[in-house]
Parts: sequence; C-alpha cells; structure tokens
Amino acid sequence: MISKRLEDAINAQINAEMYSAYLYLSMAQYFESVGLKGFANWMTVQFQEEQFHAFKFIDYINERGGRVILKPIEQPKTEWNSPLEVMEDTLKHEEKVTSLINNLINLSMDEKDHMTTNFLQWYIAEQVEEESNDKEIIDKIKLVGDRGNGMFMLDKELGARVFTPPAKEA
Ligand code: OFO
Repeated sequence: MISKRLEDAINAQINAEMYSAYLYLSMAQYFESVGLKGFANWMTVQFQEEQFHAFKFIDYINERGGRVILKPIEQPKTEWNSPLEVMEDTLKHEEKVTSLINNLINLSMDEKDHMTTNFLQWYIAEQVEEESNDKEIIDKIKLVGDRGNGMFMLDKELGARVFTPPAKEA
C-alpha cells in the first residue's frame, strides 16, 4: 500500500497535470482567437496528453490501494502578446513540472518506495520529450519571425499533430 505522504503528493500532482491540461486548452483558445488553427490543434493535443498524465497517476493510486482526491483547478492565463510568448510560457511551465516530478522521485526515495520510483521514470522520459518539443517550436518561430509565409507553413505543420495515447506501462 502507498504511504499517506506519497498519496498526498501524487494527488497534488494530479491537480498539477489537470492544471497543465487547462492551461494548454486556454492557449489553444488564444490561438483560435488569432486565426492560428494549427497551433490551436497542437495545444489541444497537448491538453489531451496532460489528461492522460493525470489519469495515469489516478490509475496508479488506485492500483496501490490509495484514495484519489480531486481538488479545484486554478484558472489559467487567458491572454498572450504573440505565439512566441505562448511557447516560451509553455517551456517555462514544463520546466516547473519537471521539477515537481523530480521532487516526487526524491520523496519516493525517502519513503523507500521502489515501485513508485520506478513508476515515475515514465514521467521523466515524458518531460524530456515535452521540453524538447517546446524548444523546437520556439526555435522555428524565431527562425520564421512570428509572421508571414513561414508562420503559415509552421501553422500547417502543427495542424497535422494527432493525439496518440502513449503506452501505459513504464
Ligand atoms: Fe504532464 O507534462 Fe506537461 O505538464
């Protein structure tokens, strides 16, 4: 059975993942409002990924005999000045999430809960991918200069992204 300390910390992480989902859905609506439908699609897929992350934690607490407690989700930011600003916020947010996952791993080690330490490795690999995807888009926006034909092409590229649920097992 999972310890109370870890159960509380993972419940807090479920809330953080749901906040991430909500933030990315808000970013998708910003992109809709400025006519960048491809970026909006990319963010909507991100929203779906974050819900998957939350569900994976939910399943894990239940598998380990714990109790999932859902807390209120904070209102996300709604306005940005440019696509670049949105993507820079996304990267900053993911770096924060990476540190939350690192803290969870430290706690699981403190509690000598090897099952949880092992389970969390999946999230570490996922964070590498999340940060790298954000950096790649930031570089591309800088390259094409935030508008014009290059931005049109980038929007088209991001419009092709589809959500594929990652493998559930670590
Ligand atoms: Fe769940 O990885 Fe982003 O926040």
